[in-house]
Amino acid sequence: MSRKVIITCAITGSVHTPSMSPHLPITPDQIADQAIAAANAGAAILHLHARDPETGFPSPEPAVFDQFLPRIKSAIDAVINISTGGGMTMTVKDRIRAAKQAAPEMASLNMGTMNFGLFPALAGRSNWQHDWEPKFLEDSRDFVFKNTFADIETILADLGDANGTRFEFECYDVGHLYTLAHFVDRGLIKGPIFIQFVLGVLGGIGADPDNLAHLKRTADKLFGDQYQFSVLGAGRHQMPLATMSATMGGHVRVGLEDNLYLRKGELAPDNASQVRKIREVLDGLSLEIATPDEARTMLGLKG
Ligand code: KMH
Ligand code: ZN
Repeated sequence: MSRKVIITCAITGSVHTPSMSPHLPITPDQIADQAIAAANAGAAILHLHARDPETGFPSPEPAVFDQFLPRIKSAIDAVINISTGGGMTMTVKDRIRAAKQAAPEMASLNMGTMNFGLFPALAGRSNWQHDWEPKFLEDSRDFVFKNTFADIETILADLGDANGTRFEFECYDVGHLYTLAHFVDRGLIKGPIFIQFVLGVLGGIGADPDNLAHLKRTADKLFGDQYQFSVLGAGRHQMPLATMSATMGGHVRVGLEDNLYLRKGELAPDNASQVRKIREVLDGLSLEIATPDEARTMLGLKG
């Protein structure tokens, strides 16, 4: 089979706030509608967070996930990937409740504790619709995105071993690859390993081609042919870095979790528009996209 590119679409996340775009999906129906449209546009994997339907504040509640997961699953066949990164104000225990309960084919697993600079995306705005938004911006200077070795072990055991969930290993810096290798050496992680290189989050590695090349070189050294990679570029770096990933043999991640825009100054009307845009790029490179079943085979998912 010739190489195929897996498109992941991250539908809403927990970084952007409702005032930043009227198109950011908030309610369970909005999340389901946009997820289904993104899958119909070509996304094989849907990376999902939940939000409080009234306020848009990131929610860890399995009951909220339950309001959109069944709709998505009955409408399309995409791989469901539930975030264990949750939101910056949640405890790790809270962050994994939904994935523990839903036992999805895939969940995210963040490979290190770090600062996570939300404020570059949020700063300079004043048209807030909700009281929590300016507070979130202020508080974000002190957020710690906690992903200790113990947290990683817990997630591997509670979701991986117990439920057969496999992971999107989110690596925001080179050191995270060495942490991943440590768990592989201990036999707690087995291939095929799916790494999401995350570039452009303040606190992690910067979004430039040299850095992506170095991440890939390091992963090649550590994991050989036991891994596949995808790339997530934050904000305006989304499409250029996804394009670079595709040309380097990798997969791509798009979606409003990572970037609210379609091009400079133009908000994306929905997630599907970003999926269509990266599809055009892939088509221009004569690269085919993977179906959900092809992604399952490539990544060894339980199906
Ligand atoms: N928002 C992304 C930069 C997670 O959900 O586990 C990181 C993310 C984390 O997707
Ligand atoms: Zn996420």
